[in-house]
Amino acid sequence: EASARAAAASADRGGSTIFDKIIAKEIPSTIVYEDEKVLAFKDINPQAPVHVLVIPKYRDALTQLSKAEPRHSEILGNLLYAAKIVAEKEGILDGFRVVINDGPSACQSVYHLHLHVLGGRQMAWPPG
Ligand code: DGP
Repeated sequence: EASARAAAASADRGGSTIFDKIIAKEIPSTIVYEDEKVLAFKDINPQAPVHVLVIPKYRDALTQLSKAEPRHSEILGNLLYAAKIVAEKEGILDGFRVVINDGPSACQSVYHLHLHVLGGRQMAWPPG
């Protein structure tokens, strides 16, 4: 949708992001799951009844999936496993979707790698 494309086009693709402040608890979020490596919190602009973001706590990790290197494989696995824990906690194990928007054409707006975990309604395919 147009505003998501505009936000993506104007996104800062380097430096710190709003997610660093969320990790530091400098701005509030509704945390669903947290461990030493990942944080999961509710998306501020939910696209489904359940919409949770899962992020690595250490931003050095990655800005976006397309920058991944072999050293990131462990954190990538941690994020995906955390998505399953989130789905379980949110009661959507019967059907949920995990999305990574990578780059402007995919409407990435925050350059701190994150998984979207979406569910709680019938999802359509193909996605927009
Ligand atoms: P993406 O378009 O894939 O880069 O998704 C970024 C998501 O981050 C978007 O769905 C909205 C969410 N978001 C942005 N700022 C905040 C915030 O301050 N708090 C929370 N909870 N979510 C945010």
